[in-house]
Amino acid sequence: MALFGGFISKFKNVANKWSQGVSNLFSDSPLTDGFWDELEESLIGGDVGIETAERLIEDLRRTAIDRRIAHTRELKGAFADILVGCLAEIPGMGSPLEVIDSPSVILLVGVNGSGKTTTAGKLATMFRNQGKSVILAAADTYRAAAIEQLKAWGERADVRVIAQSHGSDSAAVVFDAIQAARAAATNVVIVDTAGRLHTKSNLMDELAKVGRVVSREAGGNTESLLVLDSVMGQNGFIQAEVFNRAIPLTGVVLTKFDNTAKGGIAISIAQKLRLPIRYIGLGEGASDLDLFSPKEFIFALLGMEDANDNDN
Ligand SMILES: Nc1nc2c(ncn2[C@@H]2O[C@H](COP(=O)(O)OP(=O)(O)OP(=O)(O)O)[C@@H](O)[C@H]2O)c(=O)[nH]1
Ligand SMILES: [Mg+2]
Repeated sequence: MALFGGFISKFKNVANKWSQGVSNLFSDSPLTDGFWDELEESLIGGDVGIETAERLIEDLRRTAIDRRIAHTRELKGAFADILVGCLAEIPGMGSPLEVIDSPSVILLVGVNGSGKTTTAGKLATMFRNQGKSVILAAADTYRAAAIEQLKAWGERADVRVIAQSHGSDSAAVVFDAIQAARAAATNVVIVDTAGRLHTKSNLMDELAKVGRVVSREAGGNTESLLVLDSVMGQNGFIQAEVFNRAIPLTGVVLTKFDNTAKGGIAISIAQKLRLPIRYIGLGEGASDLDLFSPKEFIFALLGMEDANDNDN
């Protein structure tokens, strides 16, 4: 579990103000109506979403009654369990991406500026550190500097970048990258796509075309990850459904978690999108990407130290 030790300390470094607030509610005071109101307010304020917040509170109230709990401090563990359950019930949540076939393809999609290119670079670094061979595919042929930006990440991670010229067909770039990966028995192709608004139907069609090429060339070994900026909060979800129609999404990368004061976004993603959060971005550097583990995440969120020891 050493992997997550880093996650917890990094997460603590980002000092999510919201989580401190929630955690403080569970200090040793008597359980009053005021507590429930404050908890609900802080969950909703932290981007957990109204429906999910209500459900969480109801579950916790039931626990308090069943166990005859009179002090907030005694409820903290139960609340952690409920939150972990909320995340862990989504299949694939917290498991790393499997790159067993050559090549496996990871498509990164999302709106402008959500962190796709950075995540592509971070994933390339991560797989390289695991001893896997990687190709980066520069399928953002739309934005002028996009190819150079990905090449810089490729250099940093010591990974080959397959690119064509600015303005070329992104599906053709992806085709090339998969062919190159097959020829060199490369383990994983990471595809950086152009940022696009879900309202632009021509760009969504282009994405669907990329998806068709990938499924034809790489078969079932594909992950399509929606890259979501945590700071966008609930607004980030409007996009998901449209992206999912163009390309069936298999998971989420939650970026810029270091910049948000509303960590509850992870819980509402799980509940609303029913997609596993695979990785979480905690900074701009190559190593600022961590596996998303529900238990470690919630324990860190609630300031509970012993996630590794507590197995109830
Ligand atoms: N703090 C922080 N910044 C991030 C993170 N991920 C990405 N960024 C920053 O967000 C900005 C946009 O990142 P990009 O990776 O270029 O985003 P993109 O989705 O590729 O953008 P487009 O290609 O223009 O759609 C950059 O300044 C990144 O350094 C993160 O986890 N934390
Ligand atoms: Mg980009």
